[in-house]
Amino acid sequence: MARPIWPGVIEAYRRHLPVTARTPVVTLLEGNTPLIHSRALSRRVGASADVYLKYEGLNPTGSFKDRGMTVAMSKAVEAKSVAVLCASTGNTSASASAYAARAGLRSIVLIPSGAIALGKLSQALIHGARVAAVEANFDACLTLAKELAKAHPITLVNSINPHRIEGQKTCAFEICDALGRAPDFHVTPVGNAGNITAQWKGYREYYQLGAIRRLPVMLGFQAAGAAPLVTGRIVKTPKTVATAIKIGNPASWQAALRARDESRGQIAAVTDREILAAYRGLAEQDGIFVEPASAASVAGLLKLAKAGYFARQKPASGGRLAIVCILTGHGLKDPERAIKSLKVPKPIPPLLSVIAKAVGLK
Ligand code: AN7
Repeated sequence: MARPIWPGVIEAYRRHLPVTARTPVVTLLEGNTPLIHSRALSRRVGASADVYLKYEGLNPTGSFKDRGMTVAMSKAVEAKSVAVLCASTGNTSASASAYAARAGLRSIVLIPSGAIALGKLSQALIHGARVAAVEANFDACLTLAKELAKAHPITLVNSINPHRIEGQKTCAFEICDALGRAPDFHVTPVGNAGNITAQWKGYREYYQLGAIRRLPVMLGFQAAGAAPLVTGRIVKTPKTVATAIKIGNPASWQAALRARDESRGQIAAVTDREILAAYRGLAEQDGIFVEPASAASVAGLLKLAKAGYFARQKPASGGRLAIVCILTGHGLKDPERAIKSLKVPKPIPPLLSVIAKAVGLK
């Protein structure tokens, strides 16, 4: 058997995870995603800041969910479960169905009908999940999924499953391992709030082990039309173009607020307009294609930078500020969104002169 250069997050961080020698490891060699320096964003934040992009869209199913799913699925197999279940705005279902296929488990997913990106739906279907397109929003789907999991012998793999959080904390480990320290600021989109909870747990554990000497400030961003953690109120009918984070009643509500408060950070809102501007900017200036929800972190970064937030901060090490933005999912998940805001070229005849003119060559 070939020995992979990267063994996946369970083998890479085994001693930090709830696995034993008897746990069958279900992996697609997730993790080890690149931490990419952005000159364009560093310039825009100004002064002495380095902005890095943690491109989680490069995980096997195209989102950060794979980090949690490898642990949740391995533990489900260890517990002799034969089926897994989740409610999802798309990425969790894509990841769960892929890992379930690999583990030989049945997967069942509840999705809000008509409200998830096509790429994600195609993933769940091609991996053989039983997909229920429910005429309700994500929050209602999650409530129903919890009920189903109570009534049937199936393992719920939403982020209320603690193994998901355990796996997802490895994102923080990788960032610290790459930088040689924790970043000064960790910027992340927030939907159901499992990820910010997991990332903060990862930093805290590295801190307790002495692997890092300081903790980052956690900055979370929700879409303005789906920002219950900002307003302090459940949003009954969340609205945003960022369908992945169209969530009105986050499962990890309290844990997210703890991450915010313990780190002296904030959870704030960004408008769809700001999200789409960041989405375009990442593609045009950094060469990185993300899905709209992922651009919420960069939209938030730019909003805070504009307000002078980072100019007031002193880098701990006396050097430059290190800011990491999590880019949670790949842009190819939702090509319809990209096309929507752009001009699709009309067919033209195969004539050099016509082509040259069409592409702006003289
Ligand atoms: C690209 O797939 O909730 O705050 O059901 O797909 O941990 O929920 C997805 C969430 C950010 C928010 N970016 O993370 C689901 C789901 C992307 C996402 C989030 C999601 P959490």
